[in-house]
Amino acid sequence: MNRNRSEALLSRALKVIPGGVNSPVRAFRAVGGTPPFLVRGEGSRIYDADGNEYIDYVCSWGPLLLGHRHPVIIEALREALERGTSFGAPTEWEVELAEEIRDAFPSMEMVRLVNSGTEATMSALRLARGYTRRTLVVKFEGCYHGHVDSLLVKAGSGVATLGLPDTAGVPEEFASTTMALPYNSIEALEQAFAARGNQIAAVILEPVAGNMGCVPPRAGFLEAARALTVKYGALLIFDEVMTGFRVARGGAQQLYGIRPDLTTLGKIIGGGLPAGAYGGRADIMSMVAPSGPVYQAGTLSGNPLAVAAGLAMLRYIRNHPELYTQLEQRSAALCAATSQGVTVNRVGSMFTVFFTPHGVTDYEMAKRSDTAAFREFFHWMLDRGIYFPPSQFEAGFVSTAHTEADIKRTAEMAAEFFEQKTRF
Ligand code: KE4
Repeated sequence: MNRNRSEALLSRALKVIPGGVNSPVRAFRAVGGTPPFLVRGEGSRIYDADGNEYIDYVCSWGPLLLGHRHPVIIEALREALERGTSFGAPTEWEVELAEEIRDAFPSMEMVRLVNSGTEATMSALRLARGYTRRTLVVKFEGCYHGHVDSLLVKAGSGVATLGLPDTAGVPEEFASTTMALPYNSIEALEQAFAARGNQIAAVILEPVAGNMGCVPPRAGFLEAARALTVKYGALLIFDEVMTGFRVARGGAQQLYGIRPDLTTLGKIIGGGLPAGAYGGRADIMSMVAPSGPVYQAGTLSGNPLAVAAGLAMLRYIRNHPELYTQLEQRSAALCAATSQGVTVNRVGSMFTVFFTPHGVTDYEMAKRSDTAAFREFFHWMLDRGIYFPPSQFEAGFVSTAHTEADIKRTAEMAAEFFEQKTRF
């Protein structure tokens, strides 16, 4: 495929933007090569600066449940533009969006809108610490909750030891307020609570992990997190930025029947525009400024354009519950194409093809994948007009815009790769 324009654009971008991108994964460092610079999206398709067309399984990393430029989203934005772009004042539409979120997520008795998933998780952590007056937070390795300083940590030497910075720029003091445990390990969670239970403000987790690649919760894991946080007076935070309205209208908490104390959302609730939200029990949320002592603010929180797109998205989802059946059927058909050397994890319309014959139930097992093989697979598909997430440790997404023909072609191309590369 000719990518001359993208190569020239990357050279230009590198002079003015770190890595030439505004979010690291877009630079294709994990897979090599030049990232296509996109110019347009339509339905399940994206188009790059060299005129190449791709079937898109990144979907802007999850927000585009209905594909690119769905008419209801575009129409809502056109109407919103007639009214203005930003006010910095309350509007009825923000109330409607908060009510729409609460209708889908009954555990979110009250909701605060913010501008990203990171803002949502950062605020939820501060609120949990303010409410419990405790400091420690438990997270799980392989889970990503945005670039919140105290969550960019890796596990210490032992299970109940405090975290260590996983990036430059985070002081050890910040990292030491977090424990990073193996995902899906009930035992590790029990040990952490046994050792420090009365210091733990919250457990935050992806109820279906997407940031080590897709890893579902093992039986009993979410239930154990719920029971232990109740037992020790800590809060349970479901980070549903990726799973919210993705794996079900009510997210993973609906799918698995767990009621967390707080939930964070992002991606889909903005309909493709910047938006995030956190919410939960009214007694906890009432502590958020200005009704309570936990401060949090945002110039563009509840922005009318993002809210208009988000409202259109969530109303469409509410009025078309059958879309989840379509997503399940199309995603199952897509992931049926596999091989003995490959593990495919999927929950609904989020999935990952791991190049390992072993199951993948946590980050250590995900890291056993053959990333060189993934890289080869990624470029094989990209050169055939199929755009998968450019990292073994990301989830791919199917939208309602993906047709049966899209799915058939993608599955055929993957099967051809597996046949040709007999070592898988
Ligand atoms: P944002 O700040 O990127 O809106 O959300 C952070 C976040 C929080 N929680 C979960 C479960 C998430 O998946 C994310 C962001 N996901 C990544 C994809 N791995 C966004 C892509 C990127 O960083 O460019």
